[in-house]
Amino acid sequence: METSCRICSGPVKGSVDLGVQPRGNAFPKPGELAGEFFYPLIVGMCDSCAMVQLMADIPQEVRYHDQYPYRASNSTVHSAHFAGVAHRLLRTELTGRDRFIVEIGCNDGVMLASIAEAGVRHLGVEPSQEVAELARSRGIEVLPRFFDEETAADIRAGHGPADVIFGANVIAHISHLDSVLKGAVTLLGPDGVFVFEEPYLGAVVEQTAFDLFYDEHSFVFSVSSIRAAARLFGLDLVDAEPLAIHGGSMRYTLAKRGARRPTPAVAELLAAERARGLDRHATLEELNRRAERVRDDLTSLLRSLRADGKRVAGYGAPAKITTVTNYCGIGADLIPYVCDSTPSKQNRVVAGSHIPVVPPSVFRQDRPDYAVLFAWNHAEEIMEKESDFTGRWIVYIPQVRVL
Ligand code: JHZ
Repeated sequence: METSCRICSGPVKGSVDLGVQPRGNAFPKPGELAGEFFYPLIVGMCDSCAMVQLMADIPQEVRYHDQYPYRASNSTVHSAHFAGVAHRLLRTELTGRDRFIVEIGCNDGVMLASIAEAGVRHLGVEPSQEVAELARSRGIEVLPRFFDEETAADIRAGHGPADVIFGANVIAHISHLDSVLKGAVTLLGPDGVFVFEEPYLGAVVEQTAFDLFYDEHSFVFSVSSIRAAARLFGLDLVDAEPLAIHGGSMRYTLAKRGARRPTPAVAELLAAERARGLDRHATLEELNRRAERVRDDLTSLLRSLRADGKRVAGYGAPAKITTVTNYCGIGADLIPYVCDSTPSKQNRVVAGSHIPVVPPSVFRQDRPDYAVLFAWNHAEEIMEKESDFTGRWIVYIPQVRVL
């Protein structure tokens, strides 16, 4: 299978095949399973710019609707991380008079709340209504739109140039990334920066984190693919910083061409990526083989536990659970329920695999023998919270293990 690159139009060859999948964050109600949306989840890399991307294109209105269930504040670690991001921006890029920051996909305001508290001019751009309302209730100004060239021009006309454009776990979601980059050039002031953090290809490959591929992640970025994309649209990659969040992310800083000198980290990370083969198809093909191994090991473990009469539950219903359960063919026969603390996911089911999502109180009462940790990137926080759990944890990233 081959398509053309969304960024540079180069040839993209599919290397990772995760089968037919529904939307990661669909979480349908049990009575509304007819007509679920499915698409082929195949991931490829562009021959020219090495951008890793989904071969299928799912309309953004289907993915980010008014009831989009993800709440960025739903982890104390994540809330602390984003308050830290805000305070760092306040100390570095947002000092001086009348500074202005725009956040693309501000979700429930987890980052902008600290900016609003500091009295700095800001605007959250958020098309999903329920999360936008949560942000507004925290005193944040929200524009209910998708970010693109046109939105950027309208914001500049209404508010003036931005000192910072920020995005977290959203820029890699936007299939019209070309229009976002053009919009950034339009909206930024001469010394403004476009800062975004997203799951990192290097971490996905290293940890066999194939479940980070789902409909929302139109791209999985690397330093080299972001540098190439930035260049095409008149921007420079001036900094890159590895982060632990979401199992391994990268924070990228872009500036207008020639405005800032790149930090040494950029060249160092580019060299490391070349050495690790992050720009080669063979690396994705190898990831595909390791994903197959995880699938086979996880399904045979769950089948043997069922045969032994053990009770197994799931813990956490991140978007990732949709990929892994549908890829492995794991349904409620192997995992009767999964608990999650997000009210908007409870009393719904995982799309495709139809595993019911229940509140954590059910897990605590039920005391299963084993729990599959689907929210593996929150392992520390969850295991601490569930220190009374007497069963055993099953993890499947980077390989299947019973802890
Ligand atoms: P979590 C998100 O994906 C959303 P997801 C998004 N698509 C994105 O791009 C990526 O991040 C990078 C629950 N939980 O953070 C809450 C508990 O139940 O891994 C969440 O539903 N108890 C924008 O969905 C889920 O786990 C807890 O104690 O993969 C974690 O989802 C904790 C800490 C979490 O994101």
